Amino acid sequence: MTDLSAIEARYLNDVENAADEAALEAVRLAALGKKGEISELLKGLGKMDAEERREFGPKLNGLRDRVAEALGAKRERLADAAIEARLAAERLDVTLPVRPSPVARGRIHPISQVVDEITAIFADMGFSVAEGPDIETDRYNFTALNFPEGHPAREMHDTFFLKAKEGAERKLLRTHTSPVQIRTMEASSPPIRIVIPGKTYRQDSDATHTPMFHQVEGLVIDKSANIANMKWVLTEFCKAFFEVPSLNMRFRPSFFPFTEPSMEVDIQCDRSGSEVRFGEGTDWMEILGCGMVHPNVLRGVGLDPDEYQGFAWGMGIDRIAMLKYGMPDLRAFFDADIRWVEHYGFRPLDMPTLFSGLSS
Ligand code: 2NL
Repeated sequence: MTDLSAIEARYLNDVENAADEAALEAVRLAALGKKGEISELLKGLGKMDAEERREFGPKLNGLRDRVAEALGAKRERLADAAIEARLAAERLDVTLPVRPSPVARGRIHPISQVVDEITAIFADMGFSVAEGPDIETDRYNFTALNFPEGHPAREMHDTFFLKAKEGAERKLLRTHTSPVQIRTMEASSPPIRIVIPGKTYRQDSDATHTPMFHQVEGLVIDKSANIANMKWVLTEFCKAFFEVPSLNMRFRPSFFPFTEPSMEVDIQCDRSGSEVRFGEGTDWMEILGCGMVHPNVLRGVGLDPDEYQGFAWGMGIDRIAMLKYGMPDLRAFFDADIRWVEHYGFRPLDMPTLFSGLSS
């Protein structure tokens, strides 16, 4: 008969050395599986005579029970160790500070903030926001706005022209947002009250100019829209935007192809301190251009200048954003420097409204 104590020692050793549940299962199969070594020995009992069976029966049963018990005990220890390892791996320090949510970390770019402020002010006066394409045609960007053929603003050094396809009209990047007013006047009928914020492009790049910049224009068309209405709208806008209770404005004669008469507007300010203050002092700062829509522009979109008239204005957003929020360098707007945005940016849920304050 086989040396049972050697078999037992070998299996108990294998059980002890099994590193994981898979290894332990292999030991179980080798010993006690259907074709396992101890199972085979137990099957041999049937072929023994009564005397042999009386001797080996208890020995084999004892062997099977001890190996089975060792397997069970080891399985429990392995399961405990697995749980310990998982607990250690998934340990969570609940005393660590909470990581700020994306809404708390994210910042609104000052340009977006100023656009939101401007549209909130004009929406309160009954204006809608209109938008249009950045890529335009000569007709919408110049001709419909009463720019004569050969006007200097049409020339190569000012406007970005796109490479024209064979036989197709040449396209360009809009140099102002005025094409959107033309499109709106073509697509709807008066009364019209719109503001148009957006990106504009000119071949210009130095300390105070970037080739892409932002403008907001406004347009009112009605039977009786007049210069007094325009002065009121622009004065109310400037007071609301610069958050001052009163403000003197100066309208100087100027020239734009698309308005007649045309004016440039200065606002009262005080530059004696380290920062510019609006609505105080004796200095003036140019802030926007405006005028009564030229009869040629009205005729071009199918409106009869004897029946309808209107006023329009335009201003640069980037510069008034710098003025309002004390940002010294225009180029930083477009550097995508996260530290700059964290410093000058606005919290996404602090939306500008007239009742809660534009820039609280
Ligand atoms: C400025 C001056 C201005 C307009 C823009 C306009 C648009 C149409 C018809 C008439 Cl469709 N006028 N826009 C009018 C006056 C001035 O902008 O200095 N912008 C930065």
